[in-house]
Amino acid sequence: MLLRARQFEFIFPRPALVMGIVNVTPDSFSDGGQFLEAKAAVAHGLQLIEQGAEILDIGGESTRPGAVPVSEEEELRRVIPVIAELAGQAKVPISIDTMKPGVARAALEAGASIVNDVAANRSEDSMWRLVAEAGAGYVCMHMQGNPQTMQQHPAYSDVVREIGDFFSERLGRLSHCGMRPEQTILDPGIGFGKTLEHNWELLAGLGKFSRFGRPLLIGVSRKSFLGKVAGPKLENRLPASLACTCLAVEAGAQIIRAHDVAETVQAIRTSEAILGKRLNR
Ligand code: 9MG
Repeated sequence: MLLRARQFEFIFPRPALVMGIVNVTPDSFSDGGQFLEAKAAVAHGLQLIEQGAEILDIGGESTRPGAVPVSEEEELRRVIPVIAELAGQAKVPISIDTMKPGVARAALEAGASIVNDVAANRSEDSMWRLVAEAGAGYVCMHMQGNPQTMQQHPAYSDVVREIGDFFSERLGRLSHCGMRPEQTILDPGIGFGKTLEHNWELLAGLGKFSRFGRPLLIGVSRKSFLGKVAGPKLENRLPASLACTCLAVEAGAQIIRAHDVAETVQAIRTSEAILGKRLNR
């Protein structure tokens, strides 16, 4: 299985990739504005690469439940200098986490190679056409609703089946817009319009998505649903995040989006060493 994102290529099977999170937002659910300044965000991104991140995901608008949307102008102001600097310095693909086609376009011009689109449930196709034309990677993430409404009444009759149906339908539409299959990454959107039970069911059923033959991205890092087992404090959610990560890798996830890169890489490599022995038995 090949993933192509502009000049970058990854051939799977291979060790799972960790996508390090660089939030350039004052209201980020985990950074609390710490990396607001572009210089600090760049330094943080470079540190995540040293810790083993093989993709960096740069975001300027929080997507946590109920987050206040930001204007395109403000989002551009936050992310473009960081992307331009990291794309110049780093040897890993830079991903832009945005729901706005205008921001995606400017980020691609500044050197980004992947568009992480948490709003792949969109109805218009301008985002898909510009990603297709750029030959960039594209994260097609499932979300029920939008960040303002998504946690109000999440409802599914069978969450794993319905998200599988969403992936089938979207892959068809992406292809119609000129996107090649090797450009796409699928993501069930843990925490995006899902109850706690939906998240557990999705994590338990991840293996069902391998039939699409595309890399699977999972983001659980420090998410609020983990508060059920780990308590309300973000800083106490690392063990729960790592447990989900290891089981996701076992189920076939190829890309893990994480804040705590060094710990996530260590947990994944340990799981992979054991899984490798299992396969050889
Ligand atoms: C931006 N963002 C926050 N959580 C995420 C997740 O689980 N997946 C992706 N693709 N992006 C996310």
